[in-house]
Amino acid sequence: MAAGRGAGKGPAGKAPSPAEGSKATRLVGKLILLGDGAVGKTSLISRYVFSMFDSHYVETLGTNVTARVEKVPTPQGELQVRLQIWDIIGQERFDSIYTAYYQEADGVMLVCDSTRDETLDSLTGWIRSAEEVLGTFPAIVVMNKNDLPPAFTIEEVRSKLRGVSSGAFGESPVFSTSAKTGDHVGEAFQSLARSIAVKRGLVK
Ligand code: G3D
Ligand code: MG
Repeated sequence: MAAGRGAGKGPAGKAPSPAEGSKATRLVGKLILLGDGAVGKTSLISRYVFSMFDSHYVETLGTNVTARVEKVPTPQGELQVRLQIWDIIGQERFDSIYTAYYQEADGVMLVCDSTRDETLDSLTGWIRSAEEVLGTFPAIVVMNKNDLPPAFTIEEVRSKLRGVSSGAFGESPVFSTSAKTGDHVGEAFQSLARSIAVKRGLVK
């Protein structure tokens, strides 16, 4: 007689999915910057988040997290991506103490210093160390300090990246930036915000 009444109300596995059928308008993404010391990672973050360039930067050891909301246009309207930006403060090296820094990152900004070849060579190591923790991940490459005479070209960056792992990084966007003048800094972060939205399936 009462068959089925209780059965339909069983709690197990019935949690509604809030995203289902509705358009997501916001997401939070964790973004990390990787690259050798003094390539300009902290300066890029300061420029992007605080619109400033501080040449008297004091090094301490640890991580610092800041955030900025980036608007990404989608066919359904505007998507607000809150970029939670993690910065390594102090000695950059491939070390397990930074596992927490890598963990659950949604996007990676690979940074080299366009005036120093060795910082481009190091990107291979940074990519591999990130792959160990993250597997595959959206990445962009930034050649910073374009206000100074360059030691290598964008084409050399692309060719270097094609030689890493599956070669997939050869397709990553490459930006020539200056944290000092602000040139292309916003575009670089915007591009990564978009890649994160693509990875989450919210933008094609
Ligand atoms: P890091 O966080 O990768 O270690 P920082 O690098 O942001 O601390 O920058 C290292 C040095 O490079 C700093 O100089 C900083 O002012 C300088 N720098 C960063 N970005 C640029 C840039 O785009 N152009 C120029 N010309 N210099 C830049 P100091 O002298 O303070 O060590
Ligand atoms: Mg720094």
